[in-house]
Amino acid sequence: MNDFTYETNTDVDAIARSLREAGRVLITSHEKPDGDAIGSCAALARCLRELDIEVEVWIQGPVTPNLAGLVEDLEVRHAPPDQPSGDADLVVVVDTGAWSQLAPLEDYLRARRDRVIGIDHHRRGDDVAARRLVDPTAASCTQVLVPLIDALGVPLEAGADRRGWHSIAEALLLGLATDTGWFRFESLGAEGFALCSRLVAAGADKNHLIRVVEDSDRPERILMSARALGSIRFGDAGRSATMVLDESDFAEVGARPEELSGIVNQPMSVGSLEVSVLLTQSEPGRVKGSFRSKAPSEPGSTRYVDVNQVAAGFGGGGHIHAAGARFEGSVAEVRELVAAALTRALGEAGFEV
Ligand SMILES: [Mn+2]
Repeated sequence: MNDFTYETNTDVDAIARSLREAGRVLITSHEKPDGDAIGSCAALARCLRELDIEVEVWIQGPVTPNLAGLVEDLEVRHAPPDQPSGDADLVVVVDTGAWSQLAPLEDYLRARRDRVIGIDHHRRGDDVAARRLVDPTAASCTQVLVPLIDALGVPLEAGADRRGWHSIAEALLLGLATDTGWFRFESLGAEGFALCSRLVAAGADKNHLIRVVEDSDRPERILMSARALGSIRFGDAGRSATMVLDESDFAEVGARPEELSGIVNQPMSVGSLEVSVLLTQSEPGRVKGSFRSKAPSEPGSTRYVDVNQVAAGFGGGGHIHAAGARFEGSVAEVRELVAAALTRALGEAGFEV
């Protein structure tokens, strides 16, 4: 797009006013929702329901088994073939602004673009929403939602369900925890930690979230992790790692593509490593790449790999230290292309390669 810039073009109070006046709101997020997408949908839905606003949450599946329990009351839908039932006064898209992640609802969203509000923390996005709150300095989309929920006057303690643990605060903590690798990534600064404190004080149960979200894998996941680590190839003097999983791995283990999250981070425990890539092929000719890089060890240093840039070279994107891209071809072919790109990126970042 010519001179489109993906940035905030309104303010929190204006969005809060519009939401308060709405009778019916549809909330959706990116396909294959992660903890932040689910947490953002859940937090905003619970907030609006507290204000007696009718809410429909449109979760674009598949949802990973560990998150599925958290969305039980969120009316999981799948488009196509389904489409949102009635019309909504406003549509809120959280944790993405990219058409590539909203494909099943693209026609629906384009037909009512003037009523679409985008709330996001990604650096890149498209002209999906007429009004946007975008804060790329926020560690999670749930962090961007907090000032809005405050402006709506709903306490973060609210929104508990019958089981007593789905408070707005807990949904917000889910996004913040999962998008920061449980409070490790560079993206989590003083503001994010202060927010953690506020959320825990408001009743978010960290231990419960860890149990449900982290310590809840199926055996198939760790078997896939073993295969990914078995495939690892270190390059660039131990600074880069690539791992591959192909269709036979999925078939033999019986794993689902959506239960691989986090495996790409495992090589990061190697001291020399700067950048890690996991390539997965769960269907013929289509490869998904997950890119991760370490933050520089010295504040302000430029010695790090911007994987958002690397992924952008393949038509993907994301964040500086976490990004993704899709490829056509075999994992072996894609691995060669990616390895060469990693060597270039390490060189540009000032590493000897
Ligand atoms: Mn996010």
